[in-house]
Amino acid sequence: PGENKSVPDDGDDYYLLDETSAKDLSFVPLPRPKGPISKYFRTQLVWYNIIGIGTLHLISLYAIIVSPSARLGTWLMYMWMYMMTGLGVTAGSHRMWTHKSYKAHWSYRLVLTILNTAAFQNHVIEWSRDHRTHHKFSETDADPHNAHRGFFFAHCGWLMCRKHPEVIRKGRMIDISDLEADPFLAFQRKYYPILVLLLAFIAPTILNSWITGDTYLNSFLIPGVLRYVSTLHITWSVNSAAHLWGAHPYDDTIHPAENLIVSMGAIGEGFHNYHHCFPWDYSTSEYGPLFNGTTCFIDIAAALGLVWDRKKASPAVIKARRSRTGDKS
Ligand code: ST9
Ligand code: ZN
Ligand code: ZN
Repeated sequence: PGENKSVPDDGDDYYLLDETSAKDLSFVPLPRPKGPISKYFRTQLVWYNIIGIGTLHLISLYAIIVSPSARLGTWLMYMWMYMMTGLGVTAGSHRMWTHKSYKAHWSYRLVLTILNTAAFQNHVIEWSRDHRTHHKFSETDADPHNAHRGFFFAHCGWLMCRKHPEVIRKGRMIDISDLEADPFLAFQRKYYPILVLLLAFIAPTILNSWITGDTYLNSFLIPGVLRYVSTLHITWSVNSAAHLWGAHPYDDTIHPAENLIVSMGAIGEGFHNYHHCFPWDYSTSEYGPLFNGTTCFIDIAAALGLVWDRKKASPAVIKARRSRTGDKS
């Protein structure tokens, strides 16, 4: 019970819990209404998030101003932290936990939990529940970052206001029992604020200063805050830019698009038209590791025996989908 019964050859990989009883694990069909936000809904701003996100950006601006004084090693640490925390999101909360596109050894899951915590993008259970809700109810009122509400809302505005009631109502029908049963994720959720403080900010500050000999201030500002804000923007761009701009070779009836620029920054996560068609594909794109840093990382882990059961859409299924719904690009 609670497990997906099958992997469809394309389309969705989640099933809704019966609306009348979350305990009743029978599955119901998946209505997918499209359309703009209901005219009866009023946006309610959440000021502490607006101030928090605003302050982070002011500190980042200050980091850019003082950045010429930073050592080369500090920039290398910035890049290392960007990649590692990015993989905690792409290989971790996205491909492994949300989409269950591959299976992994507990040691790999532990490392990815640590990297994911250092990424500070909400704990995995919340991140994945929102992301499953996004896939299931894409671009409707029930989509947490519905791109019909404009670039800014899809990018980061959704984190600055209360969720549409439909997000919560329909989101509660999404099965997350697999995530709640994971002991690493339960631990991460329980101690999230303190773990984030330690792993996202204190650890990079101390480590960088120790390794490179740079000041604590530069170490906090560049591999800490600036790296955090950079990874946030590139992640947010998947919801904004990659839902607005790019080709639709797999499905021209949906907005998610193939956006190469986003893909480059997001370690292979910008092939978003493909991803919305085949969300269970571990490569989140038609292509293999050459064009996709996260796929490369997962493949290396598989070669080491830490990862197995990678799901991939077959060329025949992709071709059929392209000719059925693609834009012929
Ligand atoms: C951040 C996350 O930035 C970014 C995620 C982006 C995802 C992109 C994915 C793209 C693909 C992957 C690409 C990766 C690329 C990476 C590249 C890296 C180099 N279903 O939430 P509340 C319930 S985080 C079911 O408070 P409000 C909830 O359980 C940044 N239920 O809603 C609760 O119930 P209860 C740091 C749901 O009050 C109740 O509703 N974080 C769902 O409207 C209230 O929940 C932040 O900045 C659901 N989907 O507040 C802000 N949703 O009471 C963090 C909610 O029973 N968030 N519920 O427990 C918040 O402060 C708030 O959520 C809020 C909304 C203010 C936004
Ligand atoms: Zn999307
Ligand atoms: Zn996804």
